[in-house]
Amino acid sequence: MKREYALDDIIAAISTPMGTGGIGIVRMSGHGCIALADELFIGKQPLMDKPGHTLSYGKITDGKGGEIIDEVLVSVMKAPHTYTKEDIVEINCHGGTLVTRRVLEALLKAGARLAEPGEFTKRSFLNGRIDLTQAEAVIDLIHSKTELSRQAAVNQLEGRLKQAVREMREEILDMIASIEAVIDYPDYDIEEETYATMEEKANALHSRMETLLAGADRGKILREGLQTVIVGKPNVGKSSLLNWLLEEDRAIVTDIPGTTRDTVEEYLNIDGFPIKIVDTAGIRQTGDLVEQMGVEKSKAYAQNADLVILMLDASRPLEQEDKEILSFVEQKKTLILLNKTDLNQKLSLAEVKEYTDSRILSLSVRENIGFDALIDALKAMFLDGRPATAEDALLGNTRHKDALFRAKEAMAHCLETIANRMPEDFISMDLQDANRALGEITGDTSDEEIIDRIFTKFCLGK
Ligand SMILES: Nc1nc2c(ncn2[C@@H]2O[C@H](COP(=O)(O)OP(=O)(O)OP(=O)(O)O)[C@@H](O)[C@H]2O)c(=O)[nH]1
Ligand SMILES: [Mg+2]
Repeated sequence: MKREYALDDIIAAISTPMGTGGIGIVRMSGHGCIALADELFIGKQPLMDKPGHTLSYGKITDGKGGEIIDEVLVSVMKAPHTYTKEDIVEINCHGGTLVTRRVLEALLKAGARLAEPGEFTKRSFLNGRIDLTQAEAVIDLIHSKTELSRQAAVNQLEGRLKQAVREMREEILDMIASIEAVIDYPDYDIEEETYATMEEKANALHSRMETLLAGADRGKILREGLQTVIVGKPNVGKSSLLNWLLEEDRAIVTDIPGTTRDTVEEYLNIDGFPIKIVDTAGIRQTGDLVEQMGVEKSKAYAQNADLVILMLDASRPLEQEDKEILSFVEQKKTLILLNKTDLNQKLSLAEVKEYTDSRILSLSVRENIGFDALIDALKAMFLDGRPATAEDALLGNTRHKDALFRAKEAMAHCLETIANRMPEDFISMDLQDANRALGEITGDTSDEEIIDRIFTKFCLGK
């Protein structure tokens, strides 16, 4: 892989969030950054003379002999046992936008370069301390919203995905090597026995990839939350349900059908299960252009949901619109709610059952009846009630999933090639495709553009 990144300069950035706080940290990485800090630092002892991983008290100026900016504590970390594998200096100053900015400016004036978002982590990757999956885990960890997604990110940061991918790649490379050995002796025909062992190995790899991919959807749910979309015809109480779950008046509720025009998205945390809940415009035929657009959006959201909550109004008989929505979500994992049971019942549970195999709950949002049963049902539907496992967390990222999918396709093709007893170099080509796709996950075979795109998702100073 070609790497043309500059790694020989000193990068600097403010690593703490902008705004007022107790402490602000300005961070530098790169060969020579300790000497650079010494130019601005006034303390008992030059930082250069300090051992690695120590903290020094002193003052920071805006240049040699210049004005004192702040009283600081400076951490000096010496290569290679640092975040970037390079020398790192972190200046802990008093929090506040102005102080950290002035310290950063002083460092830039003294010769450091402003770091790009994620550049510290990128250096860690380029210097071989972590692979791409671990770099991505750093972003996930920063953005994790629940305990479950945090655990998933930590597993990835520990290198579990990297390990799994490396194991598969090694097996593939072994297979390629043994094939190449046969190719080198052209007088030898590949033997039936060789085909059989190849087939066995390829099969094992293929099914391992399949298992990992099956866990991918679960991993995504762990990281991003279960995408739950509330649909139904107008006025059944969808927005009321959203407010009920959030315990706040988030969406507008009126008795006028067609109140919600656009989707409303919120994030719920039910006993540690992350759930992203979306309230949508009631689905019906309408001449109103804006409402029609909302209806289209509702349908699109329902199509992409992990879980659809279909709401029906128990105080009205089942109408054509309800039936259409029921058939529209037939293929989706669905929970059906029969709302407004406090009113005169025109629609029974038994009647709804005729149209669906999905689970049905009766409730009244207005009278606050059925809340606990609903929460229990949501929890049971999260990962189908099965506890999250380390395997699930391995593959939560779309980029990883896509690459693994291509690796699996290549393995499937390889199995076909073997079954047809094709010449060995064809088998080798399939294996190389699989190997390349797997290497993209860890960053061993990715091109620069993809790597850059990953790091731009980072915040400044990380
Ligand atoms: N009696 C009764 N009324 C309810 C219940 N839940 C909601 N409502 C009422 O039903 C009406 C419609 O509620 P919304 O939550 O706005 O309904 P919606 O499905 O979001 O409607 P659209 O946004 O138009 O699609 C409001 O007047 C609510 O107060 C319930 O359990 N019982
Ligand atoms: Mg609504």
